[in-house]
Amino acid sequence: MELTSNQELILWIGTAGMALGAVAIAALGFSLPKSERHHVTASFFVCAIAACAYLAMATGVGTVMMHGEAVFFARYADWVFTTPLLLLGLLTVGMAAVTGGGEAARERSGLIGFVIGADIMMIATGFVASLRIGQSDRWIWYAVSCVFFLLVLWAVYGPAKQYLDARMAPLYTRLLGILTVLWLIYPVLWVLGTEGTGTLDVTGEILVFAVIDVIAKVGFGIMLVAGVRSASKAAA
Ligand code: RET
Repeated sequence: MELTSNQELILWIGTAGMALGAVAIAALGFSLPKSERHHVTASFFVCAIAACAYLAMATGVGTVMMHGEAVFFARYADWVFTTPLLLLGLLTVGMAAVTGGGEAARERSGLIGFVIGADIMMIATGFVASLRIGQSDRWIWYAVSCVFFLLVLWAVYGPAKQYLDARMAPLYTRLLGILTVLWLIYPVLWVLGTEGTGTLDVTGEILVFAVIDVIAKVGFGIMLVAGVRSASKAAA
């Protein structure tokens, strides 16, 4: 698909925003005590991956034509890696250190596997929905994706809470609230965009996704790292 110059500009700004976000998160990470720096890894790669996805879209290799319409597959390639990393970042911030030996660690891995598994299914089935652009069965795929989204929310609001560290629980709850509000915008935007009802035109869709993406990745990552920093200062 040929991008208009406005669409290209938005995608280049998205690329720069994500790349700067990755640098800012890494820099902020160095202000953390060494023992807490591992919290930065997931947030850094979320922004680095998104910077590459935006670069792919800006340089015109991020779309495929389906049923005569352009689908931004790079978005889904980005989300399938970044959303599990965002959830992993959230869970590792909130969960207490494992003290119960092997079985406790396996239990946690099971929960993390559930959250990430459901999340990958959410993005994969959402991707199939978008490949069915213009076909009525896309709504079946959309509904399947929403079911997996609900499973993710159920796990992070339910079973995950029993593993929380008392010191980090307020940060987990705050980040989870922000994540929920931001993530709920995606399925709504999908319905309004070209893959759904076409209420928003392609440029509007690219713009709104770019803004939400930068907040959900860079904004969320900075809040996470800053939150870890204040929690570790308070504990010192
Ligand atoms: C789709 C459409 C199908 C139904 C649902 C969706 C949810 C997508 C979500 C994406 C989150 C992306 C993030 C990106 C990072 O910046 C695939 C749009 C439920 C929740 C957080």
